[in-house]
Amino acid sequence: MTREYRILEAEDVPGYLRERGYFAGDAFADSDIHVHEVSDGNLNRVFLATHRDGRSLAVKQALPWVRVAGPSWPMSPERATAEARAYRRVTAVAPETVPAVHGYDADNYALTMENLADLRVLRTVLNEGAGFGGASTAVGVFVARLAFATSDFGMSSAERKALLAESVNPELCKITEDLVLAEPYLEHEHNHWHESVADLAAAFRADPALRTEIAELRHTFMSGAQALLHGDLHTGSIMVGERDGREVVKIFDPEFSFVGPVGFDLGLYWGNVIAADARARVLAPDAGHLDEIAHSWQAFDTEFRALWPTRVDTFFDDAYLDRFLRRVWTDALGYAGAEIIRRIVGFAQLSDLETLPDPGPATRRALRIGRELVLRRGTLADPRQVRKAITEIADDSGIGAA
Ligand code: SR1
Ligand code: MG
Repeated sequence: MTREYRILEAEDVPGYLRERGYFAGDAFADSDIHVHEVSDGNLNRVFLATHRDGRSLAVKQALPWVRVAGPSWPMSPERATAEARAYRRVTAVAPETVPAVHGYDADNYALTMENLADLRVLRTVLNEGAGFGGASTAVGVFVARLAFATSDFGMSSAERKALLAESVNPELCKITEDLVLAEPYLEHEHNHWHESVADLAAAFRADPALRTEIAELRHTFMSGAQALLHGDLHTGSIMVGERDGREVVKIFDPEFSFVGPVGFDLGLYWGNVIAADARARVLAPDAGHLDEIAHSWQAFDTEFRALWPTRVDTFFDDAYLDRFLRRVWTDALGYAGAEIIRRIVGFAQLSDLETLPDPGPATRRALRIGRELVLRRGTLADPRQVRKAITEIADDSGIGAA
């Protein structure tokens, strides 16, 4: 049962910021602050507050329900506490990859943060036809640094047990266990799809080999407590742009954060890379984004190996490092496949595919890619083999074939 707390409306934000001492040292009137709501994700509210003098802040508040569904889908606002905790951990090891957090108000489940309005959501930029820039490298570095620092390699055994205890996030984990790793393979009221894939959706629900592989990925998600994750690292959780002539990539929204399998963060990202690639190939046959899988994997692998000599427990030898990274790779391919599938036949879908003039061919092809990745994750050895496997999957009209 969630306790009562203050749910902010746009007109409350100036007073809220004043009470909490923001725009420090200035007595300001409500009319000095322009506030507008920019809530975009499925769960929370976000307000941007801009002072007359140009300074600005973002206030993000968790509601006691899923924002896009309303009070009929209650959800604990404790997810904001998980998000604040994740930001603290990432800020300690990769501050340039996340927005600056100015404060967390645990009483009202509200974060006051850097305003990222000068940047743009990566998914939107991709949908308009642009490329990834340095986003995949940033993702690889983000995942490697957060994973290493919060694993048994980067922390003492006792610190790790404390991390495990403080980082449980049961309600949001259950969303992923259900929406990503179960419902797409069952009859469920959350599920919907483009009419062109109705046959594939039915075939996937009746596919015992696929079901067993998803069961394994689901169990690994539930039990594979390797390191603290972002937990929802899709292209809508990344802002990109330029500041002072330099490229900026900011990864945000880690409210699904918990201690889980490292491959989940990379896999979720790759699922969204593949969706962006499927869109790009339809709109311009010579286009494509599959190199982003290699870029993010290389950045992750290089960063993780660079950190390895600093591990706190040297019983873990170099041969074990290779084995661990192989496991992360294999898991990531499986989660990439599961992410594509759930984004096509599950609850939360992708504008990348939905906004195509004819979503059918790319959507069918993406679903087939998802299944292949789940089933073949143990045999696809490197990004080159993954690229080959993906480009060999054509849609019904031949688009996408190598
Ligand atoms: C009810 S939440 C649906 C989806 O939105 C979030 O961004 C997660 O991806 C979740 O699965
Ligand atoms: Mg989100």
